[in-house]
Amino acid sequence: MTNPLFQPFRLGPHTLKNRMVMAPLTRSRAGQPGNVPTALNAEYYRQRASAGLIISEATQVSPQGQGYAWTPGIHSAEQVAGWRLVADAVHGAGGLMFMQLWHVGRVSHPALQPGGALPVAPSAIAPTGMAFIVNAEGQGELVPFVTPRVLELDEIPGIVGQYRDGARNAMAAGMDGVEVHAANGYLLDQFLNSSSNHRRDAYGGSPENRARLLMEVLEAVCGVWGADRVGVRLSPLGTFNDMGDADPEATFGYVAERLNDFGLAYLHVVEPFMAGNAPAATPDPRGEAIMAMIRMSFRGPLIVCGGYDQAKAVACLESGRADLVAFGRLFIANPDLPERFRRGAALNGWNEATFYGGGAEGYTDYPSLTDA
Ligand code: 8OZ
Repeated sequence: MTNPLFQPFRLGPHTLKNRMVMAPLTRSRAGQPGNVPTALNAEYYRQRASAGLIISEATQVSPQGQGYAWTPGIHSAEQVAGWRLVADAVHGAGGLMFMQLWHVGRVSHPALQPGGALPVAPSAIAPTGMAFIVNAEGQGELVPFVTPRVLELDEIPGIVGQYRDGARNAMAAGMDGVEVHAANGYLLDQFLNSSSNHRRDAYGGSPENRARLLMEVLEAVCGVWGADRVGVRLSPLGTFNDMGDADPEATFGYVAERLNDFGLAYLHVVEPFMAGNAPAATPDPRGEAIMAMIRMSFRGPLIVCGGYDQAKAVACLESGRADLVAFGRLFIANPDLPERFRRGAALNGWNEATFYGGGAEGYTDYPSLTDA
């Protein structure tokens, strides 16, 4: 039996050497000051270049788009140069890499905003939960979210422009494509979901209106890259960062259908049974139906992500549930995950304590089989 995980896959102009995607993973290890990728970050990604496709950690398109301490950006010349180190390292090791473009919207805090400003959002509704900031002593600290400032209608083109600039900078850095982050409760997801979007203008109300900003962002980003090098990530039924929608079938059904207009490289969906970075204790019973609906509606490559192991991933591809499977925590702990799967080798376990922040420990020191 041939293992479908190791079949090549055409993704726009690219040929992936296998169907294993390294999921976007926030690691909070960008160089300071300036949130600039470093040689250490380049080494981390280089080690994982045997993935069919690497999707970068979420990367803010502007200072306003930042919501966590020490996450990298793609809005300064230094950051473009830093990401160039990463892209060159990945390409040197035979890998392909898309950059995930990110604006967190309300999932931020004045401590992270230019001039101590309020974070921006579709509506003045604070998420419940805590922001991860850098305090006056330079340490990471959790503080409650604040009520964000409503984006005025005339500010929307500037938001679209931030993504367009990020897309251009990702190209200047030598990436192979970009993924628009419209999942997990960040700005574009805040517009999509009815719980966080109470607007009465053209960007609120109907699914069409709530999806308008995402569509404008995709139009702009596809204008830079060509649609076949642009992916988008969604998290239907997601509850992370206090998300919720009154009628997710209607909202995400509309979005999945509209995405066909672009001819995107792919749609990347966070499995509805995930809650943050781990499977939910009580998964939403509507999850399977919404995944089937998305698979039917969207007529392009589909990536799924969320708690997959090899057996589940193989079953997923064989059943036609998706075309590619992304792995997060397994890729954190196993830089050579494809080779380990191929050999049926033992897997390294992950250490959650070193997921976010710090240096090489728990980042570039997980061994490959060839290190033994
Ligand atoms: C975990 C911690 C910080 C950020 C996401 C970018 O959920 C994230 C993220 C996840 O998409």
